[in-house]
Amino acid sequence: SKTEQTFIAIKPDGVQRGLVGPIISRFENRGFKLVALKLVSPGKEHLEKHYADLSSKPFFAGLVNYMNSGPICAMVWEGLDAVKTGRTILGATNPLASAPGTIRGDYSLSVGRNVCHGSDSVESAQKEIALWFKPEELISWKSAQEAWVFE
Ligand code: YYY
Ligand code: MG
Repeated sequence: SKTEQTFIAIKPDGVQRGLVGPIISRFENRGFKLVALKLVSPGKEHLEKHYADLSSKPFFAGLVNYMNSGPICAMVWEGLDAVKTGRTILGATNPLASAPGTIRGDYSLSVGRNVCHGSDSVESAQKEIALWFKPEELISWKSAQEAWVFE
């Protein structure tokens, strides 16, 4: 177990459906620390870079159009095992398989409108944070909760 940062994004459907607050609350309530936050429409080229690993998939063009269809709430969250726990909070990629209690399991029904993104490894988290944020946008601060959340 160690302290990590992960990239979490609320996709355009999540923003349009008013889920910014509820999704942020899940990360706050779990004890994670917000390190960066912005609402952005980064454009097609940026989104193609973000999903570059999936460029050969049949759903790639649709995925990029969907991601480009409205603003995205981009965030960095920090805490113990933030990458793996972040994925657990999101739930399975396909909402058909996402457990109730997860974001996708509570708020979505379709894989192509699954409301949120989260980095799948420490390595992709580092890449994604660097793609979406300038170094000075990552805020270093001490959370007053820290001593109550961690031993
Ligand atoms: O990391 P995660 O978002 O859970 O899944 P990925 O396999 O990285 O796929 C990214 C994104 O692509 C997924 O959140 C929805 C979309 N997608 C799709 O539309 N259809 C698929 N069969 C698989 C993924
Ligand atoms: Mg992924």
